[in-house]
Amino acid sequence: MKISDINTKTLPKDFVWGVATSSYQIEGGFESGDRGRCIWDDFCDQPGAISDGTRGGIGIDHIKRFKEDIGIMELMGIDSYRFSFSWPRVQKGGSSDFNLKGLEFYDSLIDSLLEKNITPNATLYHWDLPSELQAAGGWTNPKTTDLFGEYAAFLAKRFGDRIKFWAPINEPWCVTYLGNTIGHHAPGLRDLTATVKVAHQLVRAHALAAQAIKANSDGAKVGPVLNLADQVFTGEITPEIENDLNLVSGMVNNWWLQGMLNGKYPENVLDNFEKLTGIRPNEDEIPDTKYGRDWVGLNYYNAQIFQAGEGLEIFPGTKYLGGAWLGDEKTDIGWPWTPEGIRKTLHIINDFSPNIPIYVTENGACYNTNLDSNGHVYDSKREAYLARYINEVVKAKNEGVNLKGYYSWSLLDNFEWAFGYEMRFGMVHVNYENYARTLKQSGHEYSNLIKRHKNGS
Ligand code: GBH
Repeated sequence: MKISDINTKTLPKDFVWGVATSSYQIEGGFESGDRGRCIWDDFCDQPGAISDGTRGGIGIDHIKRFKEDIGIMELMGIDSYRFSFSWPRVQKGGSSDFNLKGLEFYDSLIDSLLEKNITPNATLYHWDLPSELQAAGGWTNPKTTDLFGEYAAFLAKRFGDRIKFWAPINEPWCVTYLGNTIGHHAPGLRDLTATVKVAHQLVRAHALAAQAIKANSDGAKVGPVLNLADQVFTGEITPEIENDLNLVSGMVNNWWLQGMLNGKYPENVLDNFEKLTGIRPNEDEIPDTKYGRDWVGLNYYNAQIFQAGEGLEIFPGTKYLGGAWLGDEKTDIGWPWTPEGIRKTLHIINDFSPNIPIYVTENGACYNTNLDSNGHVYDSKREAYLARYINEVVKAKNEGVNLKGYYSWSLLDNFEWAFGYEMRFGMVHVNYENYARTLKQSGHEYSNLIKRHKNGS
């Protein structure tokens, strides 16, 4: 299937087509200047932490080239740009004074977007925690949550005249488990007690930041951005397996949906956390959730596919679930294609909260296709992947899911966390020697889709 096969006629005129990035991945770390250090700067210093041996560095030089990047979005016809603020850039150390140079960078970015009629959708935390806060316990410490609330209040006051869409935290599941359970992400811990504390603080931080944003800017729309997924099991489901699958969906989906939207935690996850660590997070400590549920963002790449076997470390407390891949199509990072899963997961959200506006805030594929001798990037695999997934997204909309838009990950090739610069998710190729940008075939096709939808053909 090709992107040009997708029928966009059933979509409403105001359906939003976007692209997404995050601060650390495109701006880089402290080497990019005028900012404090963050936990990813520190994590990159640990031998072996980044599989290709690269480090954040200056990212893809976005700080200097942001106008060019916005120009590409304009050419593509992008409606909305989802980016994140770097906390250590706007507030070195994560507390007290704000950093004028950092604030001015985001002023220029936002103003340039608005000049081109591109709607900013801002995330406050996409994993670059100021190092000083980590030294004091990071997200295990309720003080970090309080400081996050102050940071949110400040940004809303400073930028709320121009930004209407806010997401406090990107993918709290990843922050919690990749960062604290298996140590695959910064801060690189393998600590179940920390895991449970972080899971609780991030729910609190979402609600607190949402309240702070609402108190400081009129008309703000705040929602969580979650990497929810459908759980698939390859064999016969015994009662033990079923328990484990419910525990996984509890940790991956319900903890965040129920916690952030309704201030409730799923009992099976609470029981599991208590059994593992003796800690049972208290729902009464979650601030009023009514400020932070104007919309939900879904980041979706693939289903979680299991077979019977040894419990997976990344899902603590499960005993009977082993890992599995379904189907033979995989992206270059090894993740399987499960396009029907994005539709299923959109339904999970819609069933949970039928009236809430939903956006796909990330979806995309890793293919490391390079320039050919004519300087073109024919990333036909990415194009085919996007075609299948976007087609399912359109289907979900046709089936009644309250879906308002779709953002592709990513606009640009960038620093892919623990995989470094080796893994490319961009619709725009970046040459890491001279930072030249080249729109890939997938980007051209995505652009054609947007234009076709706009003119109703
Ligand atoms: C997103 O993370 C990030 O927001 C973005 O920064 C990143 O660059 C992009 O995606 C591409 O990685 O439960 O064992 O099946 C996506 C994180 C990675 C979460 C795969 C779910 C599957 C782990 N996702 N993961 S498992």
